[in-house]
Amino acid sequence: MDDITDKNMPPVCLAIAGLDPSGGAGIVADIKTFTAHGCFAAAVVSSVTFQNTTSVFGSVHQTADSVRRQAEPVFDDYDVAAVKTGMLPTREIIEETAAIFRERSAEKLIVDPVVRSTSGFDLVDDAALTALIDLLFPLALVITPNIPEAERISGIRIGSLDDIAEAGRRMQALGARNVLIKGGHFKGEGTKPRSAVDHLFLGPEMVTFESEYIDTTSTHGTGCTLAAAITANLALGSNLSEAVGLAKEFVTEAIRNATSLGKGYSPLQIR
Ligand code: PXL
Repeated sequence: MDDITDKNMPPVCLAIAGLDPSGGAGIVADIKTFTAHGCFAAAVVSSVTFQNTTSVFGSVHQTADSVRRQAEPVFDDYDVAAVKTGMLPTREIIEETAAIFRERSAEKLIVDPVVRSTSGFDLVDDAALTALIDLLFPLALVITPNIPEAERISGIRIGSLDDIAEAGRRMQALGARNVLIKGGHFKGEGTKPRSAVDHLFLGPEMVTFESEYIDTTSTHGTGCTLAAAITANLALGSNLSEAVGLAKEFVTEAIRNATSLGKGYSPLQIR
């Protein structure tokens, strides 16, 4: 990556997210992505998950108190340029995280609403979802749902481009200023030959980002990586639309260069 920052004073990017010890997703992917962009990575763990490329075996969540006690010294010490949230598993953690962001006036805040897995499995309960919408959406510069998440949050089943637009507007009505709906799961109209199309609801505008669709199973961690790359680019001075475009290119390359590590999916190569 071109390094446009003073190497001794890289912007600090902070992730508050879950740990995937096998390094494919979550906070390890965030740290790699921040570092690859020339940012300084800081990390607060919200949950320790047990997983590898073949399966998720469980998790132990942090408490709200643990999240605060990890985050406070970081904010006290560094000028944090941008913050990204990933898996926030409980209502208590979301409430605490929102309180911290209000106290610290976090401006460049990217909320990846990790609420539903690609396979349609709900990862957080309804109380956590409500807290995420009510408390974190209004503070976020942008939220980055995939299609299953956009469906759960908006209540709209997405089968067409019109549905994507309606879901985007609905999430803005729920309090999100800007919404990026990631189209990797989209199997509806207008995608022949298939391409990866994301829609950014930027205030009243809608900006479309299209990239090559790489037919692969190496998609685990792409959501984390995209949101982290947006965070890094914002920290480096891009506006939101530029940051999304650059992040999408970054993720496409990480998919293209995916490793053949692991007995399950092939993890992304983030560099
Ligand atoms: O991509 C969602 C996600 C976020 N955070 C952690 C994860 C995953 C998916 O597995 O493990 C820690």
